[in-house]
Amino acid sequence: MEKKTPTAKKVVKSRDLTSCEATAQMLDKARNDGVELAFDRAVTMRACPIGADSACCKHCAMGPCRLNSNNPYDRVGVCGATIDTIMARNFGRMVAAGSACHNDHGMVMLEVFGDVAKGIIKDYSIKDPIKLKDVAGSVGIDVEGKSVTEIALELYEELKLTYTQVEGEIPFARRVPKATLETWRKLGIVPRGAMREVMELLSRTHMGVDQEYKNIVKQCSRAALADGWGGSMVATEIGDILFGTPSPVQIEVNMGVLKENQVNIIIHGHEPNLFESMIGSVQTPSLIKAATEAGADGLNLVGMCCSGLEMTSRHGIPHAGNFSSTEAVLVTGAVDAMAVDIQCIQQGLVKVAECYGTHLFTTNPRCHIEGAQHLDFHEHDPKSCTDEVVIKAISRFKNRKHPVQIPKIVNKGVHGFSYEYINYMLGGTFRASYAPLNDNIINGRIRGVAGVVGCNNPRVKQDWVHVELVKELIKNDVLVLQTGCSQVALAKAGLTVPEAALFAGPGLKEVCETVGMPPVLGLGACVDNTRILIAATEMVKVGGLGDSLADLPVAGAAPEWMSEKAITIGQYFVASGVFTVFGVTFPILKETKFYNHLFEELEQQGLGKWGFTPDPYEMASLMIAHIDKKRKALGIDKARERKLVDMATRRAMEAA
Ligand code: SF4
Ligand code: MSK
Repeated sequence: MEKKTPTAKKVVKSRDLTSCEATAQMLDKARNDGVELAFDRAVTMRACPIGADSACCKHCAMGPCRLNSNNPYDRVGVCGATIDTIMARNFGRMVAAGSACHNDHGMVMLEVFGDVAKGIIKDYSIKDPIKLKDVAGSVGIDVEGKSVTEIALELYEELKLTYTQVEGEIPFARRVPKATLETWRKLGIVPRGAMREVMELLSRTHMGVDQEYKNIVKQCSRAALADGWGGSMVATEIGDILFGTPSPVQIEVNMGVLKENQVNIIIHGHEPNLFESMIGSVQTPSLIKAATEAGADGLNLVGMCCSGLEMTSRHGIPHAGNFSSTEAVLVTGAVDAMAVDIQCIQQGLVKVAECYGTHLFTTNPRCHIEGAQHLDFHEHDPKSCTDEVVIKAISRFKNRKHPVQIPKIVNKGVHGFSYEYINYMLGGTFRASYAPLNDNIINGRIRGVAGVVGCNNPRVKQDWVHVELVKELIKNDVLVLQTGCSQVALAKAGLTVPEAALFAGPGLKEVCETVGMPPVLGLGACVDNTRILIAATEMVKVGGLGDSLADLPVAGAAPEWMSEKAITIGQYFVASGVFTVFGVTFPILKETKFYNHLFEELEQQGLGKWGFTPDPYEMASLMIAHIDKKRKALGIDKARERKLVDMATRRAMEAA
């Protein structure tokens, strides 16, 4: 597919590679220090054009076969596979990997929850029993008269089916709006259990199995839904039950959160378990004393990427930056230790950490990196790992050999907008509800809702596409929900504060000012995209905006995506009924049957559809046009004046 990636010049100015000033400063410093970061590797490593179009197959030893010609239909692979089969199988393998990754994460979270409920794990506890009851109720567990432990044990057994069930529907299918679920049943894409769906997708994309692209896409949807409404949703809900459901908190973002005179420890990855234990370690009096004795003013715990966002949302822990800044932050020389767990951990960190004398620890048994120090983290004895990280960080502080240069940039923002808090924020404690949101969409003050999520990718200018897209959307009265590295980009751009309402269109501005909320709501990590699914479900339930998720005036985007997980997220949003636009590049050839299927036909089946453009302004136009199309179908395309409800009418409404 035609795409606009930066041209492969040997040296590109740092500010053309990132719009994050702190990262640009560190990229300049790294170049002066002779240290290579991903930004420069992306310039010298030209993306393979055949792979970028998904026009090659290496699924067997008769190949690899390349179907890169002006007419991809003028040839087939050695086995006879067509371009549509090859692209669908490649796409399916990405979905399988992404779904496996999220489900693996969610399954570990569930195991920890089970061991907490059984009393085997003692360092964590159930922090949000109200959410426990809500989640249990949502999957049909009768909570009346039962203790927290009894409910937790029942919920654990029920949610295990998310992964292990071989027949039937996953537990959270009960949460899906009826009309959407009926569409899935008709198409045969309701997930049974994640292990079965991922296994079947891998099997069907093997050489000589499923060779009908539409049939492969069905299994892609099933495996992706087993992530969004399965593994990822379990991870979010269990995270809230164990560690607390987020509510808005003011936090500081950017590299300026590092402190020259403190022991700086960064946690980077996706599982909150490591980070939660680390909070305990940096509050341990003996370790604080050791830091003081080493000459430090204290221990400074900071997050990055998605586990950082979970801690930001739940505890207000400062956040140093998103994916493309994870190497750059080490160039400050101020990071005494970085501990990582799983997902989005670049192997390049090892070399950069080595150059600046930072301790880089892998902590998860399923993510070791050659050259990094490995400290096994076990939830049954978490502090033995996290205390050790602190001890090593203190010793590095004491013996700092590298000059410290911290970009003095700190942005403030409000984050932690869980589905539950949005409910409360809009309706108040007395009548918590999404009805005010629906009302404001119906009356036209809010044009629609957009989920803008996903990664950074050093093949495009860091943060720029995220920020420009979101600015366009809010200017056009579209309320933006965010997760992942995209949320951090907007936080650094200063748009996650209530005052950012100034940049919104008049309708959205009025709503934001009335409620006191920013026009850009940060919901958490990339697994927390499930909060967007639940919020959208509630919009359907409240009424007035159609019967299925596909009826809603909503759209999604991952403007700077890079990971297979992102493709899976895109596919579960599409299968849930959402028009989803990706930037950077898309692994597909235009003018093929497979392209037409993903970008048009899925919508005709009652699902959502894919879109692609690397240009943020075009992306905003596509999303707004889709939102307007849905408004028209709902008959709410003309903004209505606010009708003030008098007391008599209100009483009549309440009596009804
Ligand atoms: Fe080539 Fe077919 Fe083997 Fe793929 S599966 S490498 S298209 S022969
Ligand atoms: S960390 S998946 S780069 S959002 Fe979730 Fe960021 Fe994308 Fe990783």
